[in-house]
Amino acid sequence: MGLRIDIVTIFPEYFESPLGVSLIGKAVARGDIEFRVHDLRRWATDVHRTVDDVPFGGGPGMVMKPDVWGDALDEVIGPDAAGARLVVPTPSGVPFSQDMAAAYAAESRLIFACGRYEGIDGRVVEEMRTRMPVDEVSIGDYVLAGGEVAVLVLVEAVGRLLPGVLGNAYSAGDDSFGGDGGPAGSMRGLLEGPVYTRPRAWREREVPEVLLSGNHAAIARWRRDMALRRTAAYRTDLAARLRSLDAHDRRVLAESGYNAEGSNES
Ligand code: JB8
Repeated sequence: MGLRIDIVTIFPEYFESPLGVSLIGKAVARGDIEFRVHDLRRWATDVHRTVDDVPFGGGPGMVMKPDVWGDALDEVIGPDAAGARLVVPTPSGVPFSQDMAAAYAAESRLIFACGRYEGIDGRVVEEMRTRMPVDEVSIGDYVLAGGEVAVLVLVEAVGRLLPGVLGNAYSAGDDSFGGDGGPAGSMRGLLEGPVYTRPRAWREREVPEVLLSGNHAAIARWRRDMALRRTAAYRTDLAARLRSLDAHDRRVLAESGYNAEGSNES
């Protein structure tokens, strides 16, 4: 029971506050997650605690040494790699998704390897793949200075899906939410539209009347329309993948400037 997460990094202090507060901090306090953060330099062998070296083949920057990473992962993994998955954030990885977050939340042991500089010597992932599942994952098409922030993103996405986490609609058995804790049913595959709370009027702006109507079918229709409009405007890639659109849906998308060829007027 529970998820054990090891993190190997040259900046262990980076993780102190984020893992101690909010949803993740409470999951730790309850024993639903256990974190062990390891300083990679512990496995450096020279007096300077060196973890990087010049790249073979030339080019800018430095590459993290395979011997240091190998020794670190050997010890962190321990004698039994069974049931453990190694996750290596990199901009060259497979795009992280809500489905992967749900799969990770069902695991018993995750090991995160935080690279810096130009990344970790490629033989480390090769070698570790002979022993356990290894995922090289990207959190988006931009480049960070290292894997630490990406690991925090992954941990938060996974942590909020763990059974027992407050506000986890999935564990609460709410049928109107998918296993990903996000929109499901009539909203699956769509970006959610805007949400509102009190006061009903703020700076001359009224909350949309339909939300006060008590007409649940009309509210659901309005929310779907807003979701379709936002998806058409922001995410033509998602709009192109939508299935089971009726005539009304298609009209809302078209009025939002979306056309099925994937371009977006307006
Ligand atoms: C060095 O953008 B990223 C990312 C960037 C990195 C490393 C790992 C991840 C290591 N730069 O997610």
